[in-house]
Amino acid sequence: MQNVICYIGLGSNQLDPKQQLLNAIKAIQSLSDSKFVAQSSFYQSSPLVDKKEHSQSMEETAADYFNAVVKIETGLLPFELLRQLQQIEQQQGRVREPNNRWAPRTLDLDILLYADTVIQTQQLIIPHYAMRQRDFVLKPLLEIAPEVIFQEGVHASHLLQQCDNNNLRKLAGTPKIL
Ligand code: A4P
Ligand code: MG
Repeated sequence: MQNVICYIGLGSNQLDPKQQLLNAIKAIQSLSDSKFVAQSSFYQSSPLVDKKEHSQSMEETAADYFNAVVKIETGLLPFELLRQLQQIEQQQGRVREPNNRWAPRTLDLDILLYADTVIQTQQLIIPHYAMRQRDFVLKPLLEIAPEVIFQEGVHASHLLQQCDNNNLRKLAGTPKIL
């Protein structure tokens, strides 16, 4: 198995988000051909909603998200990794609403980085298309990957300074499942 370093973003804002993240981490630890390396703290933030689709009131009433990032070493190829992560989402009751972008979800697993691989297909975009603009991704990522630099030579900490503020706060006492 040729191992590749990969970062996965976790998000949940439904049905006990903290427990959803803990369950997802356990499931990621059981991925085939993979080794679990590190886990960030858990972070809470206001929901980023699609302003084109949701009214202001939706933004105000939708539940806060819990987010985290984990690092794995994997021999799974990107599309196989995506398939297995989507299986974990399904196991945790993820319901996709085709006409409701960014609807509340029990669990969202995004492949953020897969070594320095760049993929631009309809099914899979790596690096994740929006990670550079999101504090709830970059902050936990930097915790476990302080030196991470994007293809274009930009450091993640530099991007973090330019992100919109989603009222991000780190949760004290995040349990580590190692
Ligand atoms: N896909 C493409 N690239 C990837 C990738 N790198 N990793 C495709 C995972 N999937 C990828 O995703 C839609 C399709 O994206 C998948 O079928 C896969 O083939 P989805 O999980 O079904 O839908 P989604 O997550 O609603 O769509 P999207 O646009 O990926 O949303 P995001 O970017 O995941 O954002 N606010 C806070 N505070 N915290 C959050 O975590 N998350 C979202 C969702 C909105 N607001 C949030 C948060
Ligand atoms: Mg997603």
